[in-house]
Amino acid sequence: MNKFFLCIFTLLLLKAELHAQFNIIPKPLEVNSTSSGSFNLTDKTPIVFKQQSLQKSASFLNGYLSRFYGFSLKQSKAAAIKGIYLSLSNKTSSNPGNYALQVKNEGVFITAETEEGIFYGIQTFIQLLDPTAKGKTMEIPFVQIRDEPRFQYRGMHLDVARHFSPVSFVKKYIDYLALHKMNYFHWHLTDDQGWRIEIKKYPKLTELGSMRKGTITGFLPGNGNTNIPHGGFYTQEEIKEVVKYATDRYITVIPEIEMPGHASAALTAYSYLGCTGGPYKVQETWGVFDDVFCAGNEQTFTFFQDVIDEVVALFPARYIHIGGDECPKTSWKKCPKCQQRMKDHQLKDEHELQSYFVQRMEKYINKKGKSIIGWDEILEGGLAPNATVMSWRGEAGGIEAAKQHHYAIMTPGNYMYFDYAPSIKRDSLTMPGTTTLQKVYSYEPIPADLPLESGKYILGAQANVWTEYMNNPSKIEYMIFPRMSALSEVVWSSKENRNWDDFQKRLKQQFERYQLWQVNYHHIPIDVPAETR
Ligand code: TNX
Repeated sequence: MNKFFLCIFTLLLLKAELHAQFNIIPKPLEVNSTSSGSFNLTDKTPIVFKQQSLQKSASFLNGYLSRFYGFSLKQSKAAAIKGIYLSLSNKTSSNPGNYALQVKNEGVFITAETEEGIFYGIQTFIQLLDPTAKGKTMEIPFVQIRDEPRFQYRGMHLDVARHFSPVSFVKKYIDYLALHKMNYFHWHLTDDQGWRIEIKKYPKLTELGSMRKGTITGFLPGNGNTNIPHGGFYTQEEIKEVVKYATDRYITVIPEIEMPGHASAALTAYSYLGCTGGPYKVQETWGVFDDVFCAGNEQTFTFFQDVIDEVVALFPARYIHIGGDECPKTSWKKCPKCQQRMKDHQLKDEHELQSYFVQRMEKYINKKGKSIIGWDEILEGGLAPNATVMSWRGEAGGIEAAKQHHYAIMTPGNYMYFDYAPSIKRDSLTMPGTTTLQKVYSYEPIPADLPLESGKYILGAQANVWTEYMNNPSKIEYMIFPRMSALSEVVWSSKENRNWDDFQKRLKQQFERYQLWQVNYHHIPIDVPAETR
């Protein structure tokens, strides 16, 4: 008899213990589950939103439920009982994005000071649903959550130049960001291997510049060529559609228009923009090419100003990314126009010429009410006055920018490059480096050697997804999952709340979510030592 009671007691304890395990990624600031019990979500549960502006969040939840669980909820503005209640408090926000979520007998209550806070509360709520549940009823354990983002910039980049991604996948990618409470999508739209954004004034950019004749096979320098044309571009209508899709998910799209390097596709379309006049071609291989935009030719600036005019009209983001990376100076050294420009402006070397280029474009972009972001090479030869630096060659660029009181976004290669292999065990062609899940998880965006008062200049971090060796959506998914889940915790969760062992425990259910979403992911064996994965 005693044994029987002991058994029951143990089972009850186990149940309480199970309930206490919430597998939310990124880890919220506070999770309390003092009272046991659960709320039953059914297809009769209403979503009640107080303010009309919260409909976007309600619709996102309904979209998720109908896609993955086969039912949706009635949305209403009127009071109803036992519902999911979304409401904005009228406090002004101390940290835009914070929210509170409570699950109790009377329903689910999500409150926040901003619309995006409600949206993040919805993302957490989604993670309270059992990813393996079948049917239209789900028990949601009672819980109280208080949460807020640590960094204001939580981003992912996608290179659609090396390999083109269709709009349908770009939208999925934006959903992945949303589900991870990220708020910036950096869209790398132009490069040597393809120009992917329609510019009405320069139709040849996409007529000629969006298509290459083939692509190398194997690792650089390659062992052959597919000889299959590869191309694609987004019309301005499609761009607007993507921007709206992202905006509805509180994600800002930052377009990147590369200058003055990574120019081959644009030069193929308009050869007068290069120093030599060509011939040029849309590149079929990877790397850094000597053919760059001519910095001595006035027409180059007219071209970019026209391009920026159209870009600014399409993207409401405050930022325009102007690239600025990997611009060899070989052709400028030999180009009479570039050399003349250097003389006229007393520029002592080609780095200063690059700085002249970027600063001139910055002025134009600032006049349009926008700010520039550039890769850390824009520090060389003098930083443009209002520029934000994206630090990719390690952290030095970000540290230097912050010291100069410029904002910086951290994307250091050895932690934030998702084109590096996810495991030391190679199972597909990737860039040579390895960035394991644990490595991503261990990243601390505020460098230890940055003076304390400069920490505020680090806006956050971003992972970069360069697609040289990713030629289909499934491969991209494989490279981003689960590393993206680790990144989300790096940029969202408080430093004190980050714990690798605890993350790994929560990851098990995250894998079930990936299965629910039907995405491809890198199945890391969680139970073996990290160094052997
Ligand atoms: C460097 S990161 C690049 C990209 C490549 C990437 C490959 C940066 C600003 N430039 O053009 O795709 O390495 O890892």
